[in-house]
Amino acid sequence: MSRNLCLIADVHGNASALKAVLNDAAKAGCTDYLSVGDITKRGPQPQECVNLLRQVKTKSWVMGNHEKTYHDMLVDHDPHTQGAKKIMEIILNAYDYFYLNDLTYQWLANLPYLQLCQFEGLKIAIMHSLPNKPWGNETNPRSDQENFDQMLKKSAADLAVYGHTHKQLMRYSTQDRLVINPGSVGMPTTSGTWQHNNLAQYAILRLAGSDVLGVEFRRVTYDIQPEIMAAHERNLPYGDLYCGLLRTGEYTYSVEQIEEYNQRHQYDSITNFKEYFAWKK
Ligand SMILES: [Mn+2]
Repeated sequence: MSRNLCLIADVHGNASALKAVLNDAAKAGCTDYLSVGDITKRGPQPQECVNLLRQVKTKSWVMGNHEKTYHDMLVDHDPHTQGAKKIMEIILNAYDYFYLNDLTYQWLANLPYLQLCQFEGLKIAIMHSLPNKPWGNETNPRSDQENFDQMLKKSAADLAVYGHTHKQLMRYSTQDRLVINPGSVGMPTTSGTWQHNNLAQYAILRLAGSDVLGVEFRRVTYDIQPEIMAAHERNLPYGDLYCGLLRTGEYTYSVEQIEEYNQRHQYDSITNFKEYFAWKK
């Protein structure tokens, strides 16, 4: 039986980009949808993104580093990040806490790091970065081979799908197993030159039985204006950075840019998750 798997990573609360991707995927004959983490955070419409993925009966839901900060804050009242970024995580988590329904927030905060999906005889390991660690820099496109080997080391899976780096990629593990990154739906960024754009990225894995017929990396145009409107209407924190990224396709969340934003909005004094949430809800 042929199946076309739609691989979706790093939506980051951008429902406009996700809608465009799901439309494109339906036209391209996708039959199954797999989420690779970081569905929410930074964009204005977290609940809408979860709803859209539920509508297409998404089969894998793994935790990204952003959903991990929900977990950390529920457990320790601390997002486990440092400096200016810590303040941003607290504020953006409070925003998401407000716009997500309670059950969804709890559910996202408790997703597994790793999920195994099987289609006929083909086993796919799905993770955000590494099987035991949905954060960090180990899986950047130019990282050491051993980091990619770790994805499948203790696994019976035939191939791995991961996200996190916002870079579309296909390579091999040392055991000749495929590793695929579909790129980012909601926040594709690059410091390169030829690909300065904000097209929503995803990938399709085409299967016939247990055979991989093809891997397609796709980039979809969409109208960013409704997304910018949603950010303004909801008074999205760090909205300047978010809208700037959508307009240019350049990364706008450097520590310097976040520090500057925090100072400008006098966010520096917010360090307590509990207090901030009590105020929000
Ligand atoms: Mn991530």
